[in-house]
Amino acid sequence: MVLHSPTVLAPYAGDHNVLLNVEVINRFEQFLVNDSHEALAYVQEVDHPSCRILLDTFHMNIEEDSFGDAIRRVGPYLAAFHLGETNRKTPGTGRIPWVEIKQALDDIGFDGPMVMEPCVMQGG
Ligand SMILES: [Mn+2]
Repeated sequence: MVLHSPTVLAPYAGDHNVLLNVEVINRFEQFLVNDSHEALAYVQEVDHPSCRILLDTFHMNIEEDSFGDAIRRVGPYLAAFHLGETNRKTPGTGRIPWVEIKQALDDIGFDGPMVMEPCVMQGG
């Protein structure tokens, strides 16, 4: 079986009790879904409860006008959240507005997984 379309993948994922989370990645790393507007349109077009959104603060810092507005925009479609600073270091060591992000996550009643994704290699 070839599984390449989200309209095929989402029901398949649902049948296997898996969420298909579309991670929003900045324009320099891929070209399909770069911000919360595109993610929302994509997931709404797929229109399946097993297709949801994963936001990542590292990518949001590049693409979103506002962290809080992006989180509130995707609201109930947000199923997972990646945490990292602008330079991929651990939360609290950089310039990401964590208070604003926490408030927005609380505003939408987010209770999904939050995963730190520091990707720092010594020496650059
Ligand atoms: Mn990520």
